[in-house]
Amino acid sequence: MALEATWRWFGGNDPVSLTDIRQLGVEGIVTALHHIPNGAVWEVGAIKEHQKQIEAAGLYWSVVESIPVHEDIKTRSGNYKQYIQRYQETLINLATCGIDTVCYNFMPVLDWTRTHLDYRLPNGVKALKFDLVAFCAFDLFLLQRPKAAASYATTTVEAAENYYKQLGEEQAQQLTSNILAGLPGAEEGYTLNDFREKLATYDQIDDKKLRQHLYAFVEEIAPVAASVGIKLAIHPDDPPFPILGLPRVLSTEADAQMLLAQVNSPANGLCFCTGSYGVYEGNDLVGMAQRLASRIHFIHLRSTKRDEIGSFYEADHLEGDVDMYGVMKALLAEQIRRKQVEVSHTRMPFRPDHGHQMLDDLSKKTNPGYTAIGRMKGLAALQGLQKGVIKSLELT
Ligand code: DNO
Repeated sequence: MALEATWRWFGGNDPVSLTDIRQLGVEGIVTALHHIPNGAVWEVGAIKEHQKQIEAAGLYWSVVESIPVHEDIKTRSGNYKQYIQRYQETLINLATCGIDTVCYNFMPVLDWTRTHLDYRLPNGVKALKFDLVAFCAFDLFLLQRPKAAASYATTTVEAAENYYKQLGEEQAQQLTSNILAGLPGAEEGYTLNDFREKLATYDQIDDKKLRQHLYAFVEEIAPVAASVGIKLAIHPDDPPFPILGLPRVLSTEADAQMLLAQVNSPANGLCFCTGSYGVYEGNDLVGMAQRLASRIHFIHLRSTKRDEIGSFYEADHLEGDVDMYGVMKALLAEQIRRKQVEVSHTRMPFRPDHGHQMLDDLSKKTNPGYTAIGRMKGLAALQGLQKGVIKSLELT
């Protein structure tokens, strides 16, 4: 009756190998063909090759995270029709290989965004952080985006001016690279100039338009997914508020509800990422897990701690602002319902999302957020919580 525990693996270059992962007690692997350029079809042969490696380690490919969505699709310009056709083809090819869950996101230009990758917590571990003042300083003084100041409170702009005055050359470069170079899983990275050009492609695309583009895309891929038995899981915006003047369309429960209603097919579902949705105070995560339950196809469990101005850092998995106990209880209730009622696709895969850099992680080269020990600590905590909740449900 438990949720299926999975682990993200970035492929052959991941410092955490499949044999390492096998020791962690997870069933499934979450991965993608990261070597294939964004917009190209994933051929059956390439999918099978990747799958063979996973199976040789005694694991199985549970979820694709992600098939990236080409910028032309998000802006509905250029070759978007061809890219949608290729996306559909990739879905069919994945289904041919028996893979039935696909995660994606619709964040314009940048995938997830952080300003600091080594924020020290009092106990000595390093965490990822989104510092709004640092981000505002980047926007105003490094990117020099016209009208940037209008996106922030006056007090944040003042704090950013002071922050920038004290920023050394090397730190400024580090901040730029943290934001633009592409964090793990983001398939694109930019220089400042490339990035300015990319931003300009959204000059005429506001919130309403991007929403239309998302809905049009899902209308085009959901029927194909449904016909081959694939469940789509859209990842929310991270962070869940507009950044750099770009529109955001999947940050809140209302956004998720609108998308699900717009394309009302069971294939059109969500990746319930508690870390991303949880940054927005208005998102009631436990209520969301209950209300959105039947359309949750994939789960990322992690917690963040926010402050009053909009900055946040990644907390321990069971600490921070997320009521992980309440979320786990709601997800397990859905898991039980599915096992009783649904005939197919009863799986609810989750992965411990991100982790601190701690112990040996601190002296190793690690993918930011994707450490072995930090994530393993998260997994252990989540599995303990899960077992406890299951036991208590059996008693009631
Ligand atoms: C970050 C990840 C995201 C996620 C994509 C899904 O750690 O959760 O990069 O994979 O947004 O498409």
